[in-house]
Amino acid sequence: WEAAGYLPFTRARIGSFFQENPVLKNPFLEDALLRGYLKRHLPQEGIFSDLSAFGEHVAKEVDGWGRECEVNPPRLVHFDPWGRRVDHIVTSLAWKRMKDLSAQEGLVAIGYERSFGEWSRVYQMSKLYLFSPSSGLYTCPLAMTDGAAKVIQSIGVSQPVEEAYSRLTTRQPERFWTSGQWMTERQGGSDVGNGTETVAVPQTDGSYKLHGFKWFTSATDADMTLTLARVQDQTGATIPGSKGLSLFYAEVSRDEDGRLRGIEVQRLKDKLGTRQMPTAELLLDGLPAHRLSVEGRGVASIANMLTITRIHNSISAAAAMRRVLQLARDYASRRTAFGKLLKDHPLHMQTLARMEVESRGAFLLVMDVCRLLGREESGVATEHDAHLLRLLTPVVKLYTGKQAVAVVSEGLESFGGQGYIEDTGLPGILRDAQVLSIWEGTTNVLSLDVLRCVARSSGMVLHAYFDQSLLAGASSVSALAPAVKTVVDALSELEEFVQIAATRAPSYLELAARDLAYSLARIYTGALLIDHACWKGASPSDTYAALRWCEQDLCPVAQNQRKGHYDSNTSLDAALIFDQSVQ
Ligand code: UCC
Ligand code: FAD
Repeated sequence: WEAAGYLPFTRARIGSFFQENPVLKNPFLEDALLRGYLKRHLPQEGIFSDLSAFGEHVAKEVDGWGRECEVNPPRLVHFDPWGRRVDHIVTSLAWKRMKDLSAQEGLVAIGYERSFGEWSRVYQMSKLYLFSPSSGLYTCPLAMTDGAAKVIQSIGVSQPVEEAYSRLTTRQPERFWTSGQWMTERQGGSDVGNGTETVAVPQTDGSYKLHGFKWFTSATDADMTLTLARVQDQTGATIPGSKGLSLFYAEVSRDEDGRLRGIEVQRLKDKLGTRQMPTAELLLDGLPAHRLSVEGRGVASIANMLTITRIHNSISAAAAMRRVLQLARDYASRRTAFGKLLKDHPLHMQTLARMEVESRGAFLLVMDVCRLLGREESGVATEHDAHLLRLLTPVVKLYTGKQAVAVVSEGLESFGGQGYIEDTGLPGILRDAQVLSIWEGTTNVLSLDVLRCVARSSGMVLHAYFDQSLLAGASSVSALAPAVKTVVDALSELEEFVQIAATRAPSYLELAARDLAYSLARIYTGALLIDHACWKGASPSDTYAALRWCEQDLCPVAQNQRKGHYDSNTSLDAALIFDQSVQ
């Protein structure tokens, strides 16, 4: 062998084995659940052919642009060569292509054209679901753009935002605008009411100039933004807290010298993930703006934007899980260990199956919220639908955000060491998943929103929630009986919790908030999986997924209540965390 020159690993020889890489195939054709869901609810040939063609484009070309956005991240040029301040955010060609593609494919427009009536949002979000993991985070500006269009539409499309609305919702790339959502300041991103220092100084023509500092502004290359500020009275005084906040519309434009009007870009954030997209700190130094809300109704008026961006966030979370699974199962058919392909190792398949169950649950939960949104926007929502949409929006955002991190992390491990290697593109999926539970409301803050929304509606939302119509079809399917029983039992545990909690102090409920939100997510998702498995076109895998989902503790809030975890743990928790004593 040596004489014949066959000895491997000598001199320049690096061995003859090279692992085949996982291949991204058409994400629409690869997704049985998505296709099944659409076949069930929206069996339009036009939609199937559009999603199939788009999926092919995503796999063959767009995914490469997404990688380019990651490899060639945005940078900030503060000064031109002659020392003039320009604050130019330089983005890659791929990022610009994403903008054109988004307009052409109607990724925002579909939601406003409403060509498919109450199912238009499901169609739009299905498309975004295919796009998201390959989009180089362009789904972030699209989410905010969609949210801004929704706010404008709900306030009334008139001057000065008529033109903006038409640009946000157009399919023409040369007219298409994206929007920012500038809410967070240094003192607070969750507690916006107390954290906002930005003031709005009234101008004689009825417009305003904004002065303040926005601490996180994503996709800062946007054409416009919605933001919050406090209107100054003639003495310069403002009203503190949430009641002092109003909603403003501002365009991001440049003067004759090329300087941003009323904005200085302080710096770009150096982030764990989402590096494809610029996130800046902005000094607002007299930014021209128009007030869109009644004075003091800023938070309530931007709430529509929060609803939309939180749904987009959940779509991205479900899509990240789906993408890592598609790649992992492809890899399992290419990688051999201990003499057989990974797909022939039952323990590896069990690991992927657990991820699959989470991913299916997330998909059905978020699609159901999109369905409800579509019903509300088409004017066909019942009171029950409206309550459910309000309740489930924070629930789906907080639950899928957490699932995405866990599933994607497990997914990376399924590639072994290669899952940790940057130029495979895999680590970026995990980095980008981590933000999904932070921005647009953290898990705890959204859990408290769930609580408030229950309290504000005098329990109406929970009555809506307890409606068990989703389980109606399941009585005839005996294979699903164990899952149905678990969901019904969990629902009565939840009802019992609610009855007990109603008699307790607010601090009790606050401690239960996260577990309550998780319980709502798990029980409702269980019911959705069962409902989908009852559909006549469902597969045995749909039944198996429902059974597996329902094997987990569906109602952790009842468990922890029984353990007394919400009674008096506050001081014990603090003592545990800050423990300094050594015996
Ligand atoms: O993070 C951001 C952008 C990231 C980039 C975009 C990513 C998009 C996804 C991409 C996927 C790849 S922008 C920053 C986002 N910031 C947040 O989400 C803030 C989190 N904090 C909260 O949500 C808090 O709960 C606050 C700010 C809403 C709490 O403020 P207040 O002032 O204490 O609010 P209140 O008192 O709870 O509510 C004031 C009013 C009430 O109405 P009225 O006065 O009529 O009773 C509420 O019912 O606002 C109403 N309201 C809502 N209505 C509050 N929240 C909502 C809601 N979610 N839906 C409907
Ligand atoms: P804090 O509010 O300080 O929260 C810290 C911790 O305290 C969290 O764990 C939180 O859950 C917890 N906490 C807070 N209040 C409570 C409570 N009452 N009870 C229990 N726990 C609580 N913002 C924008 O406005 N526009 C943007 O474009 C934007 N882009 C972003 C991009 C990135 C990459 C990131 C990371 C953030 C971005 N943000 C943006 C900001 C984001 O919305 C906030 O960071 C987020 O809302 C949390 O606010 P905070 O950072 O002030 O955290």
